[in-house]
Amino acid sequence: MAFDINMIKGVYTKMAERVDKAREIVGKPLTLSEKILYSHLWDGEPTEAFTRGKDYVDFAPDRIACQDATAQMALLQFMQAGKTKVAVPTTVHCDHLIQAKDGAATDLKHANDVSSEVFNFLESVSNKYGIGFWKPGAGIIHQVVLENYAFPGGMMIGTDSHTVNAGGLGMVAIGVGGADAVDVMAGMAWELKFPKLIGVRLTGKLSGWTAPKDVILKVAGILTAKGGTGAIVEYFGPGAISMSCTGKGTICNMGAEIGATTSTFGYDESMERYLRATDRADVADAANDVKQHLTADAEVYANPEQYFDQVIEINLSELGPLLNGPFTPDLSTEVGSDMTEKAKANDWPLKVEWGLIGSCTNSSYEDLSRASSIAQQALNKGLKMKAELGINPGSEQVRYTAERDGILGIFENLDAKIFTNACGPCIGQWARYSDPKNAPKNSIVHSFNRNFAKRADGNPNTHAFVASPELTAAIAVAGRLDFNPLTDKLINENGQEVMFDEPTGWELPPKGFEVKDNGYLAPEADGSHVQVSVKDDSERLQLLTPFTPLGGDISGAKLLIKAFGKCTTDHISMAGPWLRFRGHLDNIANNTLIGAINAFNKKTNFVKNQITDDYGGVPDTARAYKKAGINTIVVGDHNYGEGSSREHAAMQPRHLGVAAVIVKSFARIHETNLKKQGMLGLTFAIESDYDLIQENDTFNFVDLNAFAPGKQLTLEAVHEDGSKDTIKLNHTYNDAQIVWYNEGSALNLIKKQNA
Ligand code: MIC
Ligand code: SF4
Repeated sequence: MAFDINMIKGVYTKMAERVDKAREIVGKPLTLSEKILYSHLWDGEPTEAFTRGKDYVDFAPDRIACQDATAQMALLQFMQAGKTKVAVPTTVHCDHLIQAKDGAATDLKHANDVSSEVFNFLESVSNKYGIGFWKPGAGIIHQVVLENYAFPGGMMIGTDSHTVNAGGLGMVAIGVGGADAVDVMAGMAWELKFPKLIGVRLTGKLSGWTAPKDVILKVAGILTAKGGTGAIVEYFGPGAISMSCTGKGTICNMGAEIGATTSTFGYDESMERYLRATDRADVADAANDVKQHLTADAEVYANPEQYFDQVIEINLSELGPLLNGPFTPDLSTEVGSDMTEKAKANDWPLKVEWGLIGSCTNSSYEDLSRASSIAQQALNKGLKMKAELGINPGSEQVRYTAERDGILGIFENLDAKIFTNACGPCIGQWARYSDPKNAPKNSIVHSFNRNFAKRADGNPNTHAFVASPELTAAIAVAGRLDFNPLTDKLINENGQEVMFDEPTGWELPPKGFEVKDNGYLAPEADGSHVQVSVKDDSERLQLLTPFTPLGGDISGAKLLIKAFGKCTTDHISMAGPWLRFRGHLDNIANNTLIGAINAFNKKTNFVKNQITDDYGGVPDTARAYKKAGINTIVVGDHNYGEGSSREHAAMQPRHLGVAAVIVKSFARIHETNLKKQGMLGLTFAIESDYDLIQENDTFNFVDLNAFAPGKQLTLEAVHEDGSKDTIKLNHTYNDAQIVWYNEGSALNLIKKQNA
């Protein structure tokens, strides 16, 4: 039986009426995304049609999911909100804080030893406030959500950018910063700019070596890392229907890498099969009763151009396996000779040292079974692994079932390491080197989402390429980046030439899923007696002190850093070893922007301190300005803050005295996170004004006291020689968000309202 079935039935009961009303108001047939959005309005019944990409709308999500690395800050904030229980079903999942080193048994024990303080904190806060808790080892948040909580037609938010995975089960599931989740936990509305809609029509059928992963690798190549910004991507067509539910999850999951607000698919038989296989026949039955509302109106998919803002068509029968990377998830290359050429031209190492299978996007039973079919062939055909292989199953249920069915045994026969059911290498929790900074240049292939520099192993020289699990397995056997399993032969131990046959696998376990201990702890009905303690001298956890409002007069501000090129949340607040400080704002602030490249000297973590004229690290320089009572600003390029939902990337600069972040464009979640923390997130009205910013500038905001929606702000940049430039800045703050700014943060406002 499903969790929270009554909540799900409640959503379906209201859906018909709301969808009909929305159709009447919008005046045309509706996409699935619109049906879900309009049936989750905070105000209930739809009364007006919203303009996509423009109107801010208040929504009422059905549930919330948090993972250990972001939940700490979210719950530290929630504890300040003055509530006794979360207002909507919420779960916490321990998956990010577990290193991958020697294999699951040892690694999980180690994580439980070194992070017990944090796990205990999360467990007790969950128990106190009515939150479901998934212990370390239970699985990766998004796989666990897909297996237990996601339901067609629902809306959820999660404090992780890959919350979007649940689109594979027909949800609108959106990644947010912790402060957004706190609003909903505290019983308030959740605000989002009504998204634009991109339709992707999938024709043909996947076959052979092509996997769902290749669909999203292709889409990423077409739309690029920011092409989906502000939009929901809705997949449909015969190719969508013929794909497994977890395959759909893969596609939606990696939609975060094109900046999409989320991605989704209409309810179909693959979803029904998945619901029934994961012990949720009750959800499948309820969904079947309202089926017509869980997909778009027929006219929409028949004439998508009339209903979506953009339509892309992909013929799955013509799609081949792809490899995306290195250093960015949208650089797409076809396997084989295309890769040979590109690798040679760009000096990417052709020898592959590791293949890694897993992460939230590709760790389902189907993924492991297809990859294991390749591993089995390697064993049968006398092939030795040229690279090392690591596996992270997505959940204990997947792991247990895959072990029972002999799948994990096949990998083990090839000496693969089975890591914990957790994020592991995907988020820098991979103890690959003792000295990552000086580690050699090399290539790895993985089935994860992200491949930004240093992401997996902390080594800036690791070239990481993203591929399907089956291709990852084949490349790990071949040891070459340009191996094309469709055409290339390999030499086996007996000197014979052999080729791989096409991968095969199971959509769902033929003998059904099984698990002994799924790792779930239900909260007590009344947790009011539960004590949550945070030690004063803890280096892992720190209670929050409210931010002071920045006010209407910011002048004499100095430049902290002008970031050059790609500046993702991994550059702003690195993960890996720093994950241990996610609950301690002052300690984690010591990694602020240390990965960003200074536009003036192209070095990382080396910026000018205008007080002393010396150069130093970004956090130290920021602290020096803060001590001197000087505000700072950060300047950046396009898609600033791409990647993670981590609000640390906003809270840390705020904590260190940064008043404004001024960039060419923002990634959605990061822009909201800055607003939530009561600081200025602004964009250059004229992009090239980025070039006007000089290293020794002093900044005055001329008209901040008249901060208002839709009204540009003016910045005066005073250069070293006394000359000045006047720079116009755009912003997207609405009235409510300006109140957050005025109060010092959104949390300060909630506290005030609940006082
Ligand atoms: C990621 O994939 O980068 C993460 C780690 O899951 C983040 C969340 C975090 O930084 O804790 C995300 O994607 O939001
Ligand atoms: Fe975890 Fe990686 Fe997925 Fe983020 S992308 S949730 S780090 S597995």
